[in-house]
Amino acid sequence: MNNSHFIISPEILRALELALPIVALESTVITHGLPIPQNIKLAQDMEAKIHEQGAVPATIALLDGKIRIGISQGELDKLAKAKDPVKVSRRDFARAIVKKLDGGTTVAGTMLAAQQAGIRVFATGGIGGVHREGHLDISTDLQALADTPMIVVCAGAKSILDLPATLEYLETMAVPVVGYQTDEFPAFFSRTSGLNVSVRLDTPEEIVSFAKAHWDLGLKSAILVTNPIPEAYSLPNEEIDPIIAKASEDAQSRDIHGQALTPFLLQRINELSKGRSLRSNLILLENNAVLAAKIAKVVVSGQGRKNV
Ligand code: PSU
Ligand code: MN
Repeated sequence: MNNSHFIISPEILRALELALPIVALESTVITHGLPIPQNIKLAQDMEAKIHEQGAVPATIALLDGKIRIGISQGELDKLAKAKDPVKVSRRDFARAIVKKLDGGTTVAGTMLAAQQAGIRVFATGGIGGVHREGHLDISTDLQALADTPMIVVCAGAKSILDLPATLEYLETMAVPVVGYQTDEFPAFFSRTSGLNVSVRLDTPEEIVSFAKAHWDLGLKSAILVTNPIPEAYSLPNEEIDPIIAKASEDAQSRDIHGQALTPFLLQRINELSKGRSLRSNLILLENNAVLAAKIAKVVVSGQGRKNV
């Protein structure tokens, strides 16, 4: 780790020193995923949920070109209100560093920074994947999952993506897709997609033993844990699918592509669902933070330490 590019908060430094359970959190959801003030509240709520479980949250972001591992309330405010923040995936770090920019890290960006800092568990909402808009667009998140040994908790992926193609890519790259208490790959807003996970596991302990077995074999890929949205907040496919289809059509007719595509689709879905999707989004993010904290505790426990 080149320390000159990183600033690790005192809380995270202490947690690393004492081998306390730590959960990394991404920040593209703050800079590009949710509107103000929901983004600030969400970041605070996710951190609070992780603390409640007895783990330590590490929100990762770029501020003035420094990779921050753990940010204060003031820094969160600055990030949430940043003008033109960079969406920091893997290839964007060096640009943000040399130009001293602010930015939110994607799943791939967060995994890179968390790995460098020695954090093994990460909670997010949905991963990027293979897009379905027609031309080739595959998120770097899939490459990061392919080569970063980390437990990543998400609620599956939105059906703004080509979900079967995304799952095929993960299989090719040796990324186990774990269904937490489910056999089916969850589609973010809904608990079902009609697609199978590669393994169902029902407890944090089983997930950690599974990760150990995977990494014992010398594999470097991540373990993708998919945690379905709580039933009460799941949106019926009949309601959300047409909204997603409309958002996708709008993106194509406005010729939106590249890094701008995912943020455009997310914002359009929020608008078209009149806030219903936003509420579900917040609930599932918190739900993932809680599961990730439980997993992080097992990772550092006597049992986990022997195992992982
Ligand atoms: N999917 C979501 N919500 C999100 C993202 C994806 O449902 O906030 C964000 C994540 O940060 C993810 C990134 O890593 O978008 C993927 O962007 P791209 O497809 O440009 O790689
Ligand atoms: Mn892309």
